[in-house]
Amino acid sequence: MITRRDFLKNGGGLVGAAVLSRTAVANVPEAPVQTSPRTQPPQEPSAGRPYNAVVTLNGWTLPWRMKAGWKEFHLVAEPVVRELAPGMKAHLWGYNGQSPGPTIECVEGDRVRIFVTNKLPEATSIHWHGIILPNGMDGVSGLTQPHIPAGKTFVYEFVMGKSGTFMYHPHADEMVQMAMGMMGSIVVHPRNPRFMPVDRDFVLLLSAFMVEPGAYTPKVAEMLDFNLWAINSRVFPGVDSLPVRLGDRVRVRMGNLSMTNHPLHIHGHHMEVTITDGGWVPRTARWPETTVDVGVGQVRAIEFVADNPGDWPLHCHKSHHTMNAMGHNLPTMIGVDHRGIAQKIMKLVPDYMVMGERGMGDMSEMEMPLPDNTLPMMTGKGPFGPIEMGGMFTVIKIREGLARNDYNDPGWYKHPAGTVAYEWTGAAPAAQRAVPEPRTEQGTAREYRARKPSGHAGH
Ligand SMILES: [Cu+2]
Repeated sequence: MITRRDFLKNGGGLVGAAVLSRTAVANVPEAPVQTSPRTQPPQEPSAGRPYNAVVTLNGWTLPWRMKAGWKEFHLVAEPVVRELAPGMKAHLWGYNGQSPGPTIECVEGDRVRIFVTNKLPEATSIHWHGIILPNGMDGVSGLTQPHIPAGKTFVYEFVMGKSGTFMYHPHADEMVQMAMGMMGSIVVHPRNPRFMPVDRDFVLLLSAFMVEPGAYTPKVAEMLDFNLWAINSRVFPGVDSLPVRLGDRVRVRMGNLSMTNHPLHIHGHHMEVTITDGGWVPRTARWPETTVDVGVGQVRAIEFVADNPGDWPLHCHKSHHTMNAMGHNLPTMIGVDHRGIAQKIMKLVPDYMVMGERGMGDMSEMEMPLPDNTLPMMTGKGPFGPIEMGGMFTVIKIREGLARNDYNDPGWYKHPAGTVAYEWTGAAPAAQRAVPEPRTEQGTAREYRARKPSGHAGH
């Protein structure tokens, strides 16, 4: 006969459902709900092993209870209304009142029991992405467990064997449920709180939605053409900033459950990847970066020392991912002379606006009529004017003298005198061309004209 102790020893710390007494699951813990889109302060552990709590941007950590040595959580999969940014709400599916669901925080070696109640109109399951666990706890409906039918509660029990950053998401009707916003982050803290410590530890989950202008529900069959690129189901200027005290060592954990990769770029600092969803990166294997590609289904945690005060962007470097709802079929109008044409069109279409002949930056200031519940393409006002950004964009605000646990927005950076780019008001010399313009034998400028293919047909 194998005792429970032998099982734990032989299983390398894994606990299977078979050895657990059903009577342990006498009652289901409460399922707290959060509906505010504001960043909630770090939730220090009230029981169990100590750790340095994380801050989920525009999100929160799921409270738990201890029961006979088990950390018990209760996730409720349900339809939610999420404000993506002021001016736009989306009808999503999520957990405990929000998309993404709350962050699950625990400690290496913790035995966790996670109750999952399904309040969706269809079956679901939860896969614990990156966690090493017994096969039957992996959450792949049909393969490792029956689906969780609508209205039912299932229980997952396993040991969080390894510290790091992981994710959770359904493995049932995955395309639909993830396009609707069902996902969340898992942070497993090291058993020793002094292992790789940081002063501020942020959690960001990257996702994308296709919501037609004026609509509320994402288009779930969309494969490529998303129009809202989100950090924790918020888009700039709805994404909170990251307040950081000058000199802090900062970690930003970024998971990607969208359909494409996101090269996340940081200004004013060099950073290193210290954790992937496979675990810690040894110090000797790290190299300095300013942009880290977070691939689909990957987690990258970056760290840097915030030694440069100011307001520093942290954003996806795909320029279309720092835009909000827009038509991607806009013609390029740069250099096109509209004079004369606009007046003629306006006789037929009184609202017609000439757009983009000098670039599109002006569009962030235009008061264009938009359908209800639709965000402008690029917004956000800074101290010097429009920021012309949207989507996966936020600002790390590094300030001297912030209190250790102060996560309030410190406002805009006040630049010391003489440290801001300024206008040159003297005479500007003519540009000197290093290479003379090419000339033909006849001495006239040569110009090639090629007929470019139009449209994407025939690729
Ligand atoms: Cu991106």
